[in-house]
Amino acid sequence: MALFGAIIMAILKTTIIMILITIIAWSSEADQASQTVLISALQLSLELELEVVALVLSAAAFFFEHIRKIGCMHSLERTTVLSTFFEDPNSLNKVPCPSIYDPAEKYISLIIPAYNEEHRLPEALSETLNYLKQRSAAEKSFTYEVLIVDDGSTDHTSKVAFEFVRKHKIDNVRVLLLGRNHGKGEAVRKGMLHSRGELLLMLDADGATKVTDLEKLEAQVCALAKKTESSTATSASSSQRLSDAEIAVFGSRAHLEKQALATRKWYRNFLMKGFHLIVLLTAGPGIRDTQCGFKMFTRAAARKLFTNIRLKRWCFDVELVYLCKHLRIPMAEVSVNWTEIPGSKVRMTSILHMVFELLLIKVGYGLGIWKIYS
Ligand SMILES: Nc1nc2c(ncn2[C@@H]2O[C@H](COP(=O)(O)OP(=O)(O)O)[C@@H](O)[C@H]2O)c(=O)[nH]1
Ligand SMILES: [Mg+2]
Repeated sequence: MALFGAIIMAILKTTIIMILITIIAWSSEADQASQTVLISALQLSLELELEVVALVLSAAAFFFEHIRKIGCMHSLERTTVLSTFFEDPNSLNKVPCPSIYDPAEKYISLIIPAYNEEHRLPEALSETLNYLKQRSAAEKSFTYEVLIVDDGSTDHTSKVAFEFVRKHKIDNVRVLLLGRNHGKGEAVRKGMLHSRGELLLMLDADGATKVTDLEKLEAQVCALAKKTESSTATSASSSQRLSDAEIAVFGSRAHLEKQALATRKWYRNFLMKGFHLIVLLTAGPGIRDTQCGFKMFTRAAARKLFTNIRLKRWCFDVELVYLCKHLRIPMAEVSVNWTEIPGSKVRMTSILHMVFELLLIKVGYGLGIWKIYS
């Protein structure tokens, strides 16, 4: 609205100035030739301004249409029945996809978005599965599944992933193929909506954070669950399942920031600070590192967050913070280890896309085009 107001005011002001200048030009003693030149120059500048206005209006229309489309598409998807299958390379059967609305069948689900990760995935996944196997052997109640979400990798990511399914069985490792590339956010969303855990952990395919750090997040989730349970419990309902508590715990690299600032190039630090500022303006304070690829949700929290979320690429994490605040889902930030693994998919153009996505959050939710369903 403010944009349209500003444009209309600009047109009005220009027109008034033009009329005034024309009157002055006619009434002055200037000769005919200079009056003609003056008027043609004014006409040209008016045409140029009108073209700029048309361009701005078309860009705004495109932007709003884009926001509207994202909003509609997701609300449609929310109401359709999920009918995807997992391929089992051992039995060649199709395994029906579970839904986040079903009760939990496992203690924990690990969701790994993977795009062109044939080189980085194998080592990280082996390490992850070793940990999970050892822990489940030691603790009877510790059941797990790993969900790799590949959205149209052009390398052998899916082949590598299916080898793990073959080895560890479809009940423990699953691959979700989305066909074409949508972005990390969308891959995580789909993985969350089709997982079976009480706790759902998203983690990167490059093993930047050691899988054992999930215990830190898990401890924080349990502590928060206890806290919310004791503050809300009546004597009759004191044994709430972990999956029913609504909690989000964000892995964080904020404690490594000083060291990162000292070792990175100045322009990368400048970009990072700028990004932090825009994130702060978009989602507000609370979480210092929104972008860490290591986050844990209880099933109930994931159900609310990932049926609402709209951004598909890099800034979906910021939207998660925004949604947690608006859905009153308790959040916490927990320091985790982080190793910068070569082969990042983030490009300079991704930064522009990130700013665009942050603008979408601000406008989409700010103007009420995107609704939040609880
Ligand atoms: N499925 C899917 N995963 C993606 C996409 N883009 C990035 N990822 C995954 O997101 C994770 C983090 O990516 P990375 O390039 O390491 O980001 P960085 O650590 O922030 O530099 C990795 O598991 C990537 O495979 C995508 O378009 N689709
Ligand atoms: Mg990485």
